[in-house]
Amino acid sequence: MSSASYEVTKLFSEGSDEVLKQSLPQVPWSNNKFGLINYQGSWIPESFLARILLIQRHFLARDSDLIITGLPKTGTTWLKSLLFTIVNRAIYPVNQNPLLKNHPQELVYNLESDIYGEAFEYPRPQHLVELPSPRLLSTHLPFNSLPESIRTSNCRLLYICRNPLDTFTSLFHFAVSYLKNTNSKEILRFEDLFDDFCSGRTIHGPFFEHVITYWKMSLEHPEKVLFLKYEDLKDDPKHHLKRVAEFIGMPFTPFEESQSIIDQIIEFCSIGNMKELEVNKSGVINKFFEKKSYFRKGEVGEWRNYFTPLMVEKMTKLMEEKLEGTGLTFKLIP
Ligand code: PAP
Repeated sequence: MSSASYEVTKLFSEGSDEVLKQSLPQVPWSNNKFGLINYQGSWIPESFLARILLIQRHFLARDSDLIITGLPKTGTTWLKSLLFTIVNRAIYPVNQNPLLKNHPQELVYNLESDIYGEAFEYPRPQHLVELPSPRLLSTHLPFNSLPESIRTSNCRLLYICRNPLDTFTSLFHFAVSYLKNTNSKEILRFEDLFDDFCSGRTIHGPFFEHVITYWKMSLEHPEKVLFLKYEDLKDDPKHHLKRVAEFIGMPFTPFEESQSIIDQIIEFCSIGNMKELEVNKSGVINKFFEKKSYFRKGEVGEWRNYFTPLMVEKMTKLMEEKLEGTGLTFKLIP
């Protein structure tokens, strides 16, 4: 598709999409007014359907694309900072890193919200066409809902997951902050949201199906999907940064290692550093999302401050049941 012939107006939804929407299963979410609909086995807010259809119909992957995937609140912002810095390390020394002036999401676009979300003012899909390779992108879509060209091209996926208890805790805080920013009167209760989460009713959930599908893909096609865990990145960042660099075909050289480049990247992208950057302290992304809300605690095991023993029991059982036979495990405490 040439940029000249690209017409953004064509991207707006087609009449039949409304019919599709009406036919999808719908549930209320966390006792609140807005509901979730089930599209291709995954729960999404109603408003996401249009943008997902746009992505599926129009997004054309390039073989060189590097796409971060993962459920919300599993560490995608961290991985964006790391990936951007690794890919551009020869162009920008750390003290000139564009992350000093841009939130990670302004450098690694999320397909659903930054490119195909209805809030776009500039014709962003056009912008996507103009981005130089390798394009660094992200999506929360489950594997089965990825557009055909992502699944079948040689583009690479970097999947990040996080233990479900911390993921849920982070999601709850983010949702509360979002409601506050939109002046919503709705009240989110930790317990209600947790029950929904356990039943699979969470954005882009069920959680376990999302994770396990990418996990299996990473085992079957290690050249296509790199599977990372938040807790592993915390424990041994150097080892996992090397995995990332090798996966994208830009391994660290012995010289770079001797210059402590990996350590510098780890330190620069640490939550302590990112949180203190002026650019991440104020302002919003996509109208409502405060930049600072993407950098909260960044810890493993914070869930212990919120979960009741009953909740822990419920989630432990669920993890045993869902992960049995997969070979996948989660570390829950530091
Ligand atoms: P998103 O899906 O909305 O983009 P995402 O970045 O995946 O969110 O997750 C945000 C979580 O990552 C937050 O976790 P918390 O609520 O438990 O604190 C956030 O603090 C954490 N995070 C962001 N940046 C970093 C980082 N540099 N290092 C470690 N954790 C980070």
